[in-house]
Amino acid sequence: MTIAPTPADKFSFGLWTIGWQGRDQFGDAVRPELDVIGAVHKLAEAGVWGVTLHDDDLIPFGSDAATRDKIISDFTEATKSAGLVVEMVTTNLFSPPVFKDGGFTSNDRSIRRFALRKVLRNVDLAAQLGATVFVMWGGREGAEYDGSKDIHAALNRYREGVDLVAGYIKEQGYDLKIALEPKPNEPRGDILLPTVGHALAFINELEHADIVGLNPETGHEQMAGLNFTHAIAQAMWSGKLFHIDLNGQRSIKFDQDLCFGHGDLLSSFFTVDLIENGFPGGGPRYNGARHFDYKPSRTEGEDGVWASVKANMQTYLLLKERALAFRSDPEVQAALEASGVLELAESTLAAGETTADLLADTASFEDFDVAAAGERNFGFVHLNQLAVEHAIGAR
Ligand code: ASC
Ligand code: MN
Ligand code: MN
Ligand code: MN
Repeated sequence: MTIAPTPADKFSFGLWTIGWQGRDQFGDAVRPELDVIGAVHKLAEAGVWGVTLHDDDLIPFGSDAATRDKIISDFTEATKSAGLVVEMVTTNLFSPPVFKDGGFTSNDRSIRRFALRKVLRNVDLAAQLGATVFVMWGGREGAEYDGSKDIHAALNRYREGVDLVAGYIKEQGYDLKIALEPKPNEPRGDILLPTVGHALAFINELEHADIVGLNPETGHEQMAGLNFTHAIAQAMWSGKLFHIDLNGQRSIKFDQDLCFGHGDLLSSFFTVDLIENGFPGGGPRYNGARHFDYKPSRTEGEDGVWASVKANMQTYLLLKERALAFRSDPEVQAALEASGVLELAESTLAAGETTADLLADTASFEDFDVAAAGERNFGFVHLNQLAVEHAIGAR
């Protein structure tokens, strides 16, 4: 079964994903450099809605002003004629040697100032290209050795940098929000803001927290042994899910960046269910891009690259169809009811009820039948089996 993606699905891809040449720790490039203009048209033909980029994916680091202008104008023309939206822009503060100890949190102050200038220039570019999300992945903001980084000072510098950029966005009146992307490690031994939870706590310390949220990546949470669907759920609960990086990862190991669904398939099913159907008991919804940040495996040639583009979208759409079937199945609805899943949306105290009222309610404690309540069968196994059967198309 195949479902053709359309721009209404809001799928987007980073230039660095299809453009990854397969260079890794142990091996050389296996594919030629990406023809960006050709790729833009191929993405549009595949039903993709948007494209994203790091500044240096498009404009080689160190290009002179005339070269830069020409590349930007050719790219703008290509995306317009292909009908692709540039929905997100991000900054490469990790490849050039100057960023070996980070950008915003490098121990070297002159490098921090250079990093800020690179990001501010890229904010202008993002606005010019019409992007509405500005991602910050601090891949080099971290350390290998605990004695080499003053974490208190580093978090101060990180906050200084993010607030400066957010303040600039506001001053310029750009329609742009910042989305921080957590990752626990790689390329640094340990990276600052390692998980969604750390990043949420960091955002609470910002002056311009209102325009700063998150861009969680499936595999990055899973590299920390965490539940990605729960991570985006908490970001949504906090009103901070500004963007998403979908991909696949198989357990706690190096960042695999597999196609979406090629890691933990059942977890992917529940990710799609949450994005497409929302919380069972209601709550904030995510309406942003369905962005894939993956790497076409190094074993693949050009055909494999485009097969992987299709695979990401196909798996997403199939899971969306499966998740809709799951939610509308009367047996599932009965199972959700029996499991108390919907009951959780009811507040624990009644409207207007006080702590004193609770203390006076003997039914809640003195007369509560603890033994009987302890015997409740929640039926979660049955509910999960229904999910599995829907996910694999057995229902
Ligand atoms: C990003 C982002 C990542 C990294 C990585 C670069 O902007 O979201 O996960 O850069 O893809 O290879
Ligand atoms: Mn990754
Ligand atoms: Mn990412
Ligand atoms: Mn990545």
